[in-house]
Amino acid sequence: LLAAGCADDDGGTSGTGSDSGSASGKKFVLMVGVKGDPFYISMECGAQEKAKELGVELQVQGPDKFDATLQNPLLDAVAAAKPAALLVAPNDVKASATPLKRIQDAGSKVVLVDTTVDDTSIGASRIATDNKLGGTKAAEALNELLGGAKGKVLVISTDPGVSSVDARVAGFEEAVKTKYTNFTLAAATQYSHNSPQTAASIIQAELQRSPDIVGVFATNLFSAQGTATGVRAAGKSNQVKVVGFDAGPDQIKQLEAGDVQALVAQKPYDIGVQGVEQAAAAVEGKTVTASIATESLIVTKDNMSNPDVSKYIYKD
Ligand code: T6T
Repeated sequence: LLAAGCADDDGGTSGTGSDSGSASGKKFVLMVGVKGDPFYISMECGAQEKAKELGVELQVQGPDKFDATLQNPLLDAVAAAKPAALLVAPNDVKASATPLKRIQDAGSKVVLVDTTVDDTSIGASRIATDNKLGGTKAAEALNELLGGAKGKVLVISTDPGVSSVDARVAGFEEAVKTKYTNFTLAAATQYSHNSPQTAASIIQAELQRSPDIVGVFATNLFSAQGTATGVRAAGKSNQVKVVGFDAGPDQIKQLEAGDVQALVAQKPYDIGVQGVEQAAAAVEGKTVTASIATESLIVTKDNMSNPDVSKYIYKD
């Protein structure tokens, strides 16, 4: 898994310490949620940058799909390799717990990045976007885009049991129910299993079934990509407002094309940097921050070229 698009080396020097109390020279593993996802590629860039600075050897792995039945065997192999630390984006709040507990109990320091598990004894530190707040921001953005239009708004997520997207749905739904009166939630959240094709089919079917849908919140990169494609295929790009989570290069193209009207961009590079920092602190027996919430920002066609915004566009 190569992060080819990381920014050029900024000249950061590698750590050289090799005393037993230092993380330098130790092996860390970053287990991403899924391979080839610009969100995790950007996280990897940040993690590698920090690893280089600290002299840590960071190996990156990930399953071919966002699916605990695929990620868990990779985690079992990590358990056998006993790295000093594991940074991991678990695929499922419940199913991922057993292999992670085993790794932690065997002495590797575990740091959760991006997603979490329900078992709070797992993870010396947890670093993720404030996803609930991100969902609230998505509802605010949709409200502005709708400009008073009345109707239904649909949520398209990936799978239940993924902590990040579940929290975004919760934040969005709570805001729609308590803050806005023009629009209401369309039936139930639909799940695309992280497949853009499935998200596209879902939105096309739902637009046929419920012509009163005026907006969609798609909770991650792949569901947003497919939703935007589906709305366009249905010929409704001018009528239905789409707010997506994540800001990869393709999402920016969809924003430019008018197929998506707003994106909630995360800061995956920062999550990667802080993940390695916390893992190194844990390995060195230093103070570790148990929970770190990173920020998100709204990207629109109007602000996407502003350097303060464009610097958060993910790498691919
Ligand atoms: O939205 C991100 C990540 O935060 C989430 O946990 C899974 O999907 C992404 O990786 C985007 O594809």
